[in-house]
Amino acid sequence: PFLHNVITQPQFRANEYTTRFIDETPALFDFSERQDRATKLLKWIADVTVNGHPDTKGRARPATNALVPEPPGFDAAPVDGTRQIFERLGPKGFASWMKDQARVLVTDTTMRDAHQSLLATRVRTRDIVAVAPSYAEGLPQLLSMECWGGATFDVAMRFLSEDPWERLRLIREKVPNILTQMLLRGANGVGYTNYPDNVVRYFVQRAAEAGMDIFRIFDCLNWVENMRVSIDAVLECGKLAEGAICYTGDILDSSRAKYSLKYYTALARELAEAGVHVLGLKDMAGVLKPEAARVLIKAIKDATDLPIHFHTHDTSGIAGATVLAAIEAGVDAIDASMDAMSGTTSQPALGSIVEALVRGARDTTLDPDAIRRISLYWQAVRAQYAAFESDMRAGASEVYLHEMPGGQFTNLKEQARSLGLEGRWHEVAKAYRAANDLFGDIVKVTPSSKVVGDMALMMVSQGLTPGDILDPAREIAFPASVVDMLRGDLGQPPGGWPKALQDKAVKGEATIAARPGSLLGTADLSSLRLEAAKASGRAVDDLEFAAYLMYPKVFAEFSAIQRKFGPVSVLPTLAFFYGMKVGEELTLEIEDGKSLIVVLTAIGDVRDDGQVELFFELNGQPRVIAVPDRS
Ligand code: BTN
Ligand code: 3PY
Ligand code: ZN
Repeated sequence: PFLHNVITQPQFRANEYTTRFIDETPALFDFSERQDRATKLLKWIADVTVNGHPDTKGRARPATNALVPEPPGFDAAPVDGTRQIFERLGPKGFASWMKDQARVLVTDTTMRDAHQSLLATRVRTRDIVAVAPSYAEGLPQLLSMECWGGATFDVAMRFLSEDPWERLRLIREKVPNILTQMLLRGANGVGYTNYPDNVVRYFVQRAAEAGMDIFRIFDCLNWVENMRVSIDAVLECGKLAEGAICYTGDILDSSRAKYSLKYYTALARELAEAGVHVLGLKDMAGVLKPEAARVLIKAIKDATDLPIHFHTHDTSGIAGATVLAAIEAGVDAIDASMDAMSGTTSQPALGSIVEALVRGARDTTLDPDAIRRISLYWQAVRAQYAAFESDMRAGASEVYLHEMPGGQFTNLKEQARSLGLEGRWHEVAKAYRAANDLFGDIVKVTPSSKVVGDMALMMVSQGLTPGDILDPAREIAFPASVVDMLRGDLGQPPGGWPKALQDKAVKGEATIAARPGSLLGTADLSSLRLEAAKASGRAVDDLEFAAYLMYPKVFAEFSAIQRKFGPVSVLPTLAFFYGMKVGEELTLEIEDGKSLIVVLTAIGDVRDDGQVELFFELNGQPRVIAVPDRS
């Protein structure tokens, strides 16, 4: 093993060593740990090669002639950007700076919302981090990169077997000049349920320390009471608090009076009073129409002094028009995603918005050529995730009927398919609207959108109409999520929960109207920390503990996978999901400057004990790995 440590050592390979090389390079002697990691990674590769990955099995495969993703280089060191401006001015000063810009500021959402909404959140850290330096060099005029939070935290551990904190750390390291941005679900953190206040604070503090700059905070019912703890935590950390208004309904439709212009301007004032630095206008379903955007943005600008940051989805196909209308109405910042990762349930195309504004009064100053080159990278990456593409091929006005968030749409379609309802999608869409109306017309965004989806699927699969649901003579087995929400566990919608439905669902159990966090008490962090260590079989650091607090079970399972298979985030995406072909060679950088060279030389037959032997070369040495054949 010593010889192989030597021949793969980068300085040695580059001929940059002296006679003191062996004394000065203690890593040459640390074989056992590295061998151990190598064996674990080979185990993963062997297992996936033989059995496939559960997430991609039976799904569309990447084209065999797909391009290899190459992050573009710009021959330029990163110049100062918003990060330096923020460091100089602080959060309040930065908010004023935003308002003073003639140009419209742009957030790139590719690393979070775009793949959450197009590829089931499955884009891996490796593919994200590889292009991070290209952003720093080529697009230093960006306001921010939305790269973390929302569903990514859960999915990273649960489905990608990787550490969400590592992703944030690496992005931060590679992008020193552009603000990072995350989506935080208020009292729900990056989860689906309300957490104790001190857990929310603990999570925000860790994220701030790990390099997060802008926290876009929302509540799934637009209940500001439920956002205060997270807003205050961000303020205390000296980071940028963006309080988001979730847009639902249609301010120009007087029959949706609950979500009127007055409702939104009052909400904007409430958030301003809560101390946020920036107002987010979060159109998670993409139902804000251009004319409504003009009216709404002017009204919010009159109601508060805060800069406004507009976020939408292109599910309808006309989000670009709404973004341009918002810009005309004076919005300060907008969200878009790289062209190859834009459209339909994702954000509108960043490059096209930039081009539309070139030479105008609000020119973004972003470089269209840099965008095109970065987008080509994403195009090649996207091809590797073919298994996670949805069947949505075009914009659809149906979104104005159901108002599903972009991040949920394809998920719910998938859930419907698994229940055998794929041929009845439009019925699901109508039931989703009916469920919304039964709940009193609510904001639908994680996690309330999940509850509406559960209800809709139940209605379609059991053939229930709203009349059936409300019929006092009819027994309904409500999904657990519906009972919890109607009990008050997610908080209160404007006007409270509809009483008759609430009574029917909770069946005599007590309901709450108070802020759920106020009833959860203070979590005992030191005893939970011991629990976390027990669950994962080793001591956990602060970041791992924060992950455990959000997702105890997912974290424990992720730890077990890590223990068994090592740092699988270093595997190239095709190897991670599909394993290797005989004759293929991979170079795996297991840490800075330490590489493993892996060749799969042969695959044996299934033995009597059901195991298959895979023959590898690891740094030139033969290795045999046996895995059970479950294929
Ligand atoms: C999941 O269960 O969906 C995620 C866990 C990851 C499963 C992988 S596939 C290769 C390896 N072999 C296993 O038995 N589990 C992991
Ligand atoms: C999330 O909460 O993950 C969302 O994307 C909401 O829009
Ligand atoms: Zn979104």
